[in-house]
Amino acid sequence: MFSSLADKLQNTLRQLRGKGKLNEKDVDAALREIRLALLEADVNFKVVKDFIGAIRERVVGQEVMSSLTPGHQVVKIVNEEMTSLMGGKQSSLIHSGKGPTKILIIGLQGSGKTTTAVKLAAHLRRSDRRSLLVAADTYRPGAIQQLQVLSESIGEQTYSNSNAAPVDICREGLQLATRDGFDAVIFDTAGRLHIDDEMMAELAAIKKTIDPDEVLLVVDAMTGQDAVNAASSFNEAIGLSGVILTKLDGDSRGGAALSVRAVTGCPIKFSGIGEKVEALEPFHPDRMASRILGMGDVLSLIEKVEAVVDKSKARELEQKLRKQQFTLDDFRDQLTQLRSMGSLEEILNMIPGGGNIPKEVKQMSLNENNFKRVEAIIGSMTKNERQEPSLLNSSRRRRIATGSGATVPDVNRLLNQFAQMQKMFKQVGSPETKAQFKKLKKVKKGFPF
Ligand SMILES: Nc1nc2c(ncn2[C@@H]2O[C@H](COP(=O)(O)OP(=O)(O)OP(=O)(O)O)[C@@H](O)[C@H]2O)c(=O)[nH]1
Ligand SMILES: [Mg+2]
Repeated sequence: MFSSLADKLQNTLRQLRGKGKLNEKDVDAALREIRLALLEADVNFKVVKDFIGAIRERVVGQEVMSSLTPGHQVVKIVNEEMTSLMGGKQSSLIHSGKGPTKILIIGLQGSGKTTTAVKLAAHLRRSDRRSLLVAADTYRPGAIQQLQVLSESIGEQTYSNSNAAPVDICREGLQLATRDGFDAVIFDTAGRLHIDDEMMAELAAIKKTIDPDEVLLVVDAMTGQDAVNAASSFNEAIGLSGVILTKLDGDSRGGAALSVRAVTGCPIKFSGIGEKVEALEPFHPDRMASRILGMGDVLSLIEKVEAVVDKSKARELEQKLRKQQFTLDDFRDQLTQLRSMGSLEEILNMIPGGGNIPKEVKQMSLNENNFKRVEAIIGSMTKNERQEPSLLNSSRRRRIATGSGATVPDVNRLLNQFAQMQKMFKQVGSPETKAQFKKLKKVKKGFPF
């Protein structure tokens, strides 16, 4: 995420931290670098100016320059200012106290509205809230079906009526959601290539008819300042309660994420980080700033793990580890869970200092092909072999390779990895490691510097 911006900022700040004392020249040079990095990331010009101004004002204050660790103080200030630039606190979804929560999804063509509508339903579902998805895009052929198919994939219902006008569809959808006691009703509207009066009039009419709790603008983070300009126009014409940034998993430079809140005053509520329906995260300004500045985002990582790890399975695994019965079946389960958390690179970047791990190592991730090969190899073993890999002599290995379309070295590599993992788990269970963990727990929480 925002790798070029993150690299540049982290470099500049690393240099500052390395200095014992700071003079004004050092600070000026660092601020110049930060300014350039932000402009290159397509952050709005005025936003950059104000941001740098705010940092300078706080840094030249006496306490910082004369402190024992001025470099670290500057990093802390940059982190705080970046957090407040993106809105300070997390802004969560508004829930209606009466009747279904009404969420109107709007945005330009292809920004990710339909996908995001379903992602939101999946998000609400995780806290046991059921949504009705209303298909109000009657313009693009296939739009209604797209919403239906996606909603069905997560087991949620849709409402559509291809003979009615969008405003009427929304009214009918709301009536149905109210009658049937849905917790939320999510309206997926049509996009246009550019902002035009006709679309704005239609959206304004829908808004008036359904009186939504949330009007969420979906913007494609890859489009940088264009996204921010679109957000301003939508906010002026319709009035927004929040923004959802999509495609943060792509190589967006960061401009939209860092400027949209400051320019429009609307909070970023969620970010889309992939095409799958689970790939939506609540947006936390502080965690995002820490991620950009290379301080990791351990909290999001923990939440991710909790979201994908099946609690009862985890307990079962713990038991097995204790009894040292970790098998190839468990190995495959672990890989599946790890894979559903995203790419290895993404995960490592959430660990403090993870940004410093060489790119080649990070990209050695479990890509689709590797994973399929591992699955095929383990799938070609008999149950006994999976429980007891020591049975796997060379003729059995050859049989497995042929059966799974892999090579014998592939099978050997996999068994090696498994053996290493088993060894690692044995260490984790050892008394020495437990003692080390205890010590770690005592270390004060806080900034990693
Ligand atoms: N990588 C990635 N792709 C996304 C994300 N969100 C949406 N997409 C993809 O973007 C494309 C467009 O998404 P849609 O949800 O159809 O966009 P839309 O705004 O409803 O499009 P229209 O209805 O045609 O205006 C699809 O291929 C989605 O899979 C995201 O967060 N990351
Ligand atoms: Mg759509």
